Amino acid sequence: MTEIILALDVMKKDKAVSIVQKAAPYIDKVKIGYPLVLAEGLGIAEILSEYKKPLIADFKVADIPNTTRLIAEEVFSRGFSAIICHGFVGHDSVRACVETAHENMGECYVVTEMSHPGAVDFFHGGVAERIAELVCEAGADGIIAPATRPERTAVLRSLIGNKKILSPGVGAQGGDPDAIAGIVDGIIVGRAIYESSDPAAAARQYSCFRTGI
Ligand code: O7M
Repeated sequence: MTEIILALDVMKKDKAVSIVQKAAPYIDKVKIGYPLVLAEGLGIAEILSEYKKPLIADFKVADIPNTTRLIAEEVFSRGFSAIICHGFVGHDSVRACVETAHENMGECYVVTEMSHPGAVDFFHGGVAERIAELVCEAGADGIIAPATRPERTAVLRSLIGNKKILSPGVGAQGGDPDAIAGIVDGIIVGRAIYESSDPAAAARQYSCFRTGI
């Protein structure tokens, strides 16, 4: 089964609540990042907790271990079930994020390679592969890898075994869910759902990947 993770990059609390309410039957988790949290505050997590969908904090943390730990502690104290950090920061920062997540019964996902065209400037040439190795050494729960480059995500899958892969880039960025769903544990979808005039119908289109039918 491939989970559907709603990327809730809207700027207003009411819109966020309305989208989650409509899409709820067809999604498994909600990912919240800087757009919504900077606009409405971290308290949005408590408001959305009513819908009983695990919340993933996408702050792509990229800092020294101490600051990483402080950020992660705050995230988990607000009810998030997972946090996302960058991997390029190195083993000690990633480990701080993983440890803090696990101390709080949460999960930590590490960005190994991004989905946008410019990601190839730095992540290719062995960097993403090294981050994938680091993810295994640090005991992270999984990685973020691109739906826009299924062949790259397949390479990363071969390096991380059965750790989870959450994959953004489906829909607005052109990633094909049929090409990626079979090798990942979750597809992250934002605009294709929250910009739709019918978010429930848009989310429902991805239901076949949840059931595997
Ligand atoms: O479906 P979209 O393009 O509207 O949204 C995709 C979401 O995934 C959005 O929240 C991005 O910030 C995020 N994302 C990427 O698009 N590409 C990446 O490489 C990584 C992420 C991400 O979620 O990183 C944790």
